[in-house]
Amino acid sequence: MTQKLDSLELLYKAFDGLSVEGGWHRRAPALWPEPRKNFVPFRWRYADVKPILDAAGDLVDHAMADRRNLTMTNPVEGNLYATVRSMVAAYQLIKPGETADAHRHTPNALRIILEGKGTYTVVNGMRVEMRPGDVLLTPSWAWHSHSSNGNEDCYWVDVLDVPLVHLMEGMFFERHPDKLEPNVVDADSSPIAFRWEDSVAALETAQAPANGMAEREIQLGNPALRTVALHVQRLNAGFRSAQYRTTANSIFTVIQGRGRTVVDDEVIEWSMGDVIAVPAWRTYRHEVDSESFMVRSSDEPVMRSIDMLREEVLTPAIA
Ligand code: GTQ
Ligand code: FE2
Repeated sequence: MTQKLDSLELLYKAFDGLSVEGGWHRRAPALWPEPRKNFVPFRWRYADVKPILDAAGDLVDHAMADRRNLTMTNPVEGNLYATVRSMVAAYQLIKPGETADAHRHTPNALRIILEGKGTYTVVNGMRVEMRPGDVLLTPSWAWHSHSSNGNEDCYWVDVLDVPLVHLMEGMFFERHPDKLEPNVVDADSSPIAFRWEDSVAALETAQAPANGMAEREIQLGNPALRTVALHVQRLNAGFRSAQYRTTANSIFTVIQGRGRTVVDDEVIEWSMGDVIAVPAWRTYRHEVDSESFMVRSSDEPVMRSIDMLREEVLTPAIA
């Protein structure tokens, strides 16, 4: 360097072309006192999406698409994909006789079945039926395909940690060289399948969660996936939950019932099949009109493992 940098003007000029920035005069802040409101609370209505999925069922076959899925994109400006910062949710439809070929990817995935029988998922060579209310896991890098040999359309909600994988630059994806796994075995029960009747039975004797966000709650797995925790919650008619916030990002899937969730000051009505995004550190509470079951998918395991899980109950539940 030949010229002495003896003024701020010259100092900043010297930054040019070096890809450096002074921490004391950033274009955008790097640190702030508490989580910022970035992703927005949002609800996707199953009733709105189902006709679109049905139309896609006629127009888009599995030769055109690996998966006939409809991604729920958080409407925050600049976002093209994620539902909350770490996870994406999608509705998926498989029609009678269809097969979605095997592939594997580093993102973890899970499915929450809404409607339809006679559909199977094959995960690492194990074929398991998917029935309404069931939750099925596809851990990172497991081969998986889906197929229907029944006579009902099957609709479900996928939740994947793809946005987290994008952030971490750890994406790998490949299609199975033979389209489907060879040597598939049928399994009635499997560590990757949580059955609805088992969840309902476990909820009968389950405790209320300490945060007051449901009347009864169970966890599926511990956690279900390395990056995603799953909680099934039962909330009876008239229940008013606590007001609560957590640094974990959540996606709720309504299995049954009707009610509303108030996030900050926004009232979000929901019913069966709806999906609700509750981003990190938003204060929220539920009000329930009829006996409701919800599955909460959250990135709690990620937050916990990096000492970033913080929770706060602002007001307790009213039973
Ligand atoms: O079913 O394998 O919604 O790989 C997105 C990516 C579903 C799946 C999605 C996937 C799948
Ligand atoms: Fe997949």
